Amino acid sequence: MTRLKTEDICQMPDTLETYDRDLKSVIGLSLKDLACRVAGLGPSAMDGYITGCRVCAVPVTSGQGIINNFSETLCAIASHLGFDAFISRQTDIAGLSEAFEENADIVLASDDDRFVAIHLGHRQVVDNSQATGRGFAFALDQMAGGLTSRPLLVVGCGPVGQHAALTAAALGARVTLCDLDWACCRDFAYRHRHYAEFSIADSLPAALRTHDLIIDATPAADILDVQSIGPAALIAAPGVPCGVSAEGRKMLGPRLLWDTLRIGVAVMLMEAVA
Ligand code: PYL
Repeated sequence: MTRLKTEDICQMPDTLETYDRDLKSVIGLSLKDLACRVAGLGPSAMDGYITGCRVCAVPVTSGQGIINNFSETLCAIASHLGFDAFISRQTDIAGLSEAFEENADIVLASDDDRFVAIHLGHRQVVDNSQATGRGFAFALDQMAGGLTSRPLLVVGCGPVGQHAALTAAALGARVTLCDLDWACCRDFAYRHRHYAEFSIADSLPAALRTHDLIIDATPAADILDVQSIGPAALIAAPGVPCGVSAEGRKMLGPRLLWDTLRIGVAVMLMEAVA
């Protein structure tokens, strides 16, 4: 998991309204409606679960330590979605205990390896990588007006890419995987052979030329050469840094959905509360 930097997220709390408007113009859904769709409940039904639901972000000091603004951003996203969000005054286990004592329903916490939402009442854990993969597959489904029978390329066969691939297949796409570690793709395709048929690309440039639906689930900058990407291609990129260069992002405009945290957190919360 690539570690976010403060500069990746510090603007997020103050720009969520603008972000939501932009998201709706690109995928036709607000952040809340997208996350509700992934969680399988309608927004109005979800309101019954969200109202009064207390979400506590607990800063974690292990490993490389706290990212300034990370817990604040988690709270801002949760509040934007209608949750009653707060940050624990203490960190780590003391913060977890405080969350419980302050009647939190959901705890959000991340170390350097895992970022989870834990629903203390439902005893449910939702992992950020899985939720992000699901969220971006649904987002691309929205952007494309449906994935049924359409070729879709997932670049990066890590946890985010794997869950994006499973969800895209469930939404009807014909999924091709691409990763520098070919064996990782082969093992994933074999493990899930009864669920769907996953193809494996030998060459990324060739795969980019033959796919109009692309999910970039790699932690690599500038890995997607826009010169290889078709004029109708749509790209969903949960990665940090983005796999498309700044110049490429300008050229793609609304054909690229890049988000490093908001969609994943929104899906985590809706799946935890549903
Ligand atoms: C959750 C993000 C999404 C992409 N990379 C993941 C990351 O940066 N993980 C590390 C998060 C560390 C948070 C730190 C804190 O402030 O509590 N332990």
